[in-house]
Amino acid sequence: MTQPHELEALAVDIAREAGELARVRRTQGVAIAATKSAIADIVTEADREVEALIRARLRAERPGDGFLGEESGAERGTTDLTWVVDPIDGTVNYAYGIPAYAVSIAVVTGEPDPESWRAVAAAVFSPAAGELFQAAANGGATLNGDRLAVNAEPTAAGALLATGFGYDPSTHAGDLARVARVMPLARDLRRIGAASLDFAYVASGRLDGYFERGLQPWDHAAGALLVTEAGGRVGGVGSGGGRPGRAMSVAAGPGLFDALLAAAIGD
Ligand code: LIP
Repeated sequence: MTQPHELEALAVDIAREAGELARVRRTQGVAIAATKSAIADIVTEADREVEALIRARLRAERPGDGFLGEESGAERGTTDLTWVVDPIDGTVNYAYGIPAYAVSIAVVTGEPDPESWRAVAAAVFSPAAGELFQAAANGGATLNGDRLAVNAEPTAAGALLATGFGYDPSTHAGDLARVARVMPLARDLRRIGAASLDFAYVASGRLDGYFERGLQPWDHAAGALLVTEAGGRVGGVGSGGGRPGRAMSVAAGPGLFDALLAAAIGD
């Protein structure tokens, strides 16, 4: 049975190689390959090339494992492991040249369903910042080797929060109403544009909390493990705080989580 720290090491190695490819392609100029769920939901040639590199590495080194990727879809495996991959999270930032994008790689056990899987290891690599966030189940989370810890609770000034907005303009009114409900908890709000980095910044104490509706499994799979291994909580809609998912994803330290979740889902 492959141990979490071994899977973490592989995720890190692949994330570094994939991130370097993304960084180089960015310097060479980015071509939009297609749009997906909405005209604003773009995919670049680099997204596709980076995910192909990740899949090739995993086929070679983890034959039989399952795969769930943003650009090339799902493939059931014959082992109990599934790799959940966003090759370039923050694609719009990447296309515009904003240096806030990341390769997000998680490996999970159980059914490849975010409602039930258990994350085993994760790597989130921000090539533009040279920052590699990583975690293994029950092994803690680190940034470039330094141990991470969430902010247990916000300061008296209020919480520094992050959120995001979907690609579908018809969802923006609801998203803005959610911001209005949450703002009484906040000192200020950030919109970074890459969910995996939002989660990583909560894990590292750069943010007190993060909330967003509409995330895909590959947006939150790795970042959620970073947060829980750094002493934070993640959740969404459902009993007991639920799990991150399309309806809602929330991440925060223990002193903020319940209030942020209630405001974000409108309880
Ligand atoms: C993005 C997320 C971001 C969200 C965007 C988009 P992508 O993922 O990281 O938090 O606000 O709408 O879903 O599309 O760049 O992989």
